[in-house]
Amino acid sequence: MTTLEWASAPERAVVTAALAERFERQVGRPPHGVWSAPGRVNLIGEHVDYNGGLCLPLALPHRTYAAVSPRSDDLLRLASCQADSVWEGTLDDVGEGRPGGWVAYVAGVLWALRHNGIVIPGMDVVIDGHVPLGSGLSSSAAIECAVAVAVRDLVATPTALSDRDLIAACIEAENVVAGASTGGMDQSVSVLAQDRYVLLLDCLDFSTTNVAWSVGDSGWTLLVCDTRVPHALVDGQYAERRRSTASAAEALGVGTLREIAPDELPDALGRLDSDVLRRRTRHVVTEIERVRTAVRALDASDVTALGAAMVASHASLRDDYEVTVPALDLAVETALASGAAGARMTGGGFGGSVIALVRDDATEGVAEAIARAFSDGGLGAPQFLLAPPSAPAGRDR
Ligand code: GAF
Repeated sequence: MTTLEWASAPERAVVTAALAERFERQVGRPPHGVWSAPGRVNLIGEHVDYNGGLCLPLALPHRTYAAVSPRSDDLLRLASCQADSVWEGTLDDVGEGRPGGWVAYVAGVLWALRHNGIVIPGMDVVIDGHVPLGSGLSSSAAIECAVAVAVRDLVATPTALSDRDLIAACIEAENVVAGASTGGMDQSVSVLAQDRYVLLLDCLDFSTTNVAWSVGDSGWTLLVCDTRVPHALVDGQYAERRRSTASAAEALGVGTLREIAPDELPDALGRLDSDVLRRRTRHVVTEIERVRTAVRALDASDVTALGAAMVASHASLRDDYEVTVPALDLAVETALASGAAGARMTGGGFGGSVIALVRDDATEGVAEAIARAFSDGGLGAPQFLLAPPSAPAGRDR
């Protein structure tokens, strides 16, 4: 028997009460409120958001919390339960590429909102993150969105900032201040998710449709395996994929690869003179189609079809998009060999997490098989979590 490491999501009310107490001890007065936002997994539709594609993410029960109070001066005092020091500064200290680390996600949102005309006072903020870090589960988007919903309640009249305004500010914070050229899926699902639904996100116009997580009712669960191979989006690989698909679109004379229909793919591939661009393009066009297949499968509660789409997605990300690493491939292969109906990497890749569609009563067995395969392969112990589609960003207190 291998000892399994599970990261369960703590009760919202418990985290909220503890964070409010910590804020009061640290700041010397109670917070105005506590807000939180979830991390996510993407069921399918990977590396297509920045190509105007379709993706199908869902919110995790694991959330990041922000206790916040405005101040009467313009000072920002930003603290985190996961960091030793407090960052002090003003919005004039925030800009392209600064400050770094987790502070970028908090200060960056305040900076982006001010940049868009919202008057931002000084603030005391204490963050408490319960989304595993560096696991490809969008812990950074969870910080951004928790701060954004707090600011909406605190400084703007409720109608002044729409969900889309908040999402746009979070994306701007991540792209400009944190310097990660991500596509917006993570912030969208953190703000717009619905409990027990996955979110069909059309990245052409960022419109959304809720799709019922029907297979949950027939006894299927998403098991997440965090390989603990660290994943970073600020390194050059993600930006390179983004550039290469933009240049494929340009070579094909379209605004985004979304405009290439599946039956036009053979002709489009014939018009590209680089093998790498052909494979990147094939991934994007076929992955968007797999999202449509997955939505039909969920509408029909068809586990087999959903699982097959997940398996094909992983193969495409491994062979054509080249964003998997051996630990991700091993976790997927082992999950499938031990009974999962489907499995694939989720998120940006280059490390991070895998999701497996597993019968409720088989989650332990599949997790054990993966942990054993990692140990046999000389890899460090993975961590597991369960991902019932959960609630969006909101106020806790
Ligand atoms: C990361 C990015 F932040 C998203 O925008 C998306 O591109 C994803 O990788 C890949 O689908 O999570």
